[in-house]
Amino acid sequence: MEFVVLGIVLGVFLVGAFVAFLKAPTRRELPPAPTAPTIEAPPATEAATEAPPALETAAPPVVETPVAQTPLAETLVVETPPPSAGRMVRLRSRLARSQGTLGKGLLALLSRDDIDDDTWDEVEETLLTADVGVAATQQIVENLRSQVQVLGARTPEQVRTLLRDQLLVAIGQDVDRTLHTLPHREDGQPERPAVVLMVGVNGTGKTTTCGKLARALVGDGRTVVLGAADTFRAAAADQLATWAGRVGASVVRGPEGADPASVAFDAVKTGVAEKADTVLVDTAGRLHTKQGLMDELGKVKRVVERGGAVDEVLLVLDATTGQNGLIQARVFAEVVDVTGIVLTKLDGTAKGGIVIAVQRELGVPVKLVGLGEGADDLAPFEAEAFVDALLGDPAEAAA
Ligand SMILES: Nc1nc2c(ncn2[C@@H]2O[C@H](COP(=O)(O)OP(=O)(O)OP(=O)(O)O)[C@@H](O)[C@H]2O)c(=O)[nH]1
Ligand SMILES: [Mg+2]
Repeated sequence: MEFVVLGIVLGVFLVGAFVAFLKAPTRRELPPAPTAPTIEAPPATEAATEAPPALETAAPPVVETPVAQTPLAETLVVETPPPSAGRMVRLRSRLARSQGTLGKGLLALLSRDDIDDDTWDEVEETLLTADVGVAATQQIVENLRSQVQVLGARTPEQVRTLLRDQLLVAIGQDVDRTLHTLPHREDGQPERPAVVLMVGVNGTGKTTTCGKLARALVGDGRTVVLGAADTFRAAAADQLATWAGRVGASVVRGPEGADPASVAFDAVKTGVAEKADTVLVDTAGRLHTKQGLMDELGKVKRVVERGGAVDEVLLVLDATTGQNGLIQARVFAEVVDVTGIVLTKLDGTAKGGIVIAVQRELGVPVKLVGLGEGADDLAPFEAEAFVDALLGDPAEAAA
């Protein structure tokens, strides 16, 4: 009986196990429904291949703005420059720094008791070394020789006076050095500003001179418009605009690479509209050997002249370049009628004789001299002050 009960229990267990076995696969076939993925989708692929923001990589758009007048910078403190009168005398010490050798050398030679041929050779050499030029040197030596012969024995004062007179003759004491910067009227036309064109080879000091001259004119109570006709580099117009801003002058500029003639023309137009006294046009530095650039300069002048006469064409020469400056002067004078010379960097190692040589070469007077990098280091040229700087202080010489 016990075996029967045991058999029944075992049977029930086996049946249960079998049923359990049959049911198990059903559960595996029905796994819980997967939950929605929580990982965010990466950015859409189109976004990744989008072009980078245009502002960061693309070149700035070329804005074809017409030549525009830059208004006065309201935030700048406008300076009041000193007037131009008497500047050369004030700046004489600058000249004396490098020019002394010419004057003092000649004084010493001519003060010798016995002036023989060798001494005259030395006089000649001193003048030539100082860039006076061959023709002018011969003339000066000739005049000095006859004067010394007349004088015989000479006191230091007499030597000084003699030399001073001869240098003044060579430089031209009565030459008209007037800088035409006043407005004027032509044939019943309304009054228009004087127009000044600044020309020269690279780096001679054109832009600086425009800026300094604008200051000097403002200091003299005039109103000035500056024209940035150097359109080769944007920086050139910026440089001029900085000068203009300091003295409250207007500046007319065009986009980089614009036609310089049209910028110059517009500057004059603005000057007329503003009833300015003077329009100063800065041009790009150009090699006198490049025909195309020289032709362009000729065009600038012709285009400006359509609106009226150009009153001054100032050739800016770096005085330290000596005889090379004369070659430049000749070519520029052929292309544009130069009316005056600005000799810059006379405060440096320049030799003063270039004043005599360049005037003789062109038959055009030196009207302005640059005597330093400072804003007011530009002076109207005065022959007497110049010669006195060359010869030094007489009291100093006598000591
Ligand atoms: N020592 C001295 N330096 C001067 C004088 N005039 C101008 N300079 C300097 O010469 C350098 C050239 O002057 P700029 O006015 O730029 O010459 P630029 O003729 O306009 O030059 P480009 O436009 O490149 O042809 C500057 O460093 C000026 O400060 C001067 O009289 N004396
Ligand atoms: Mg310049």
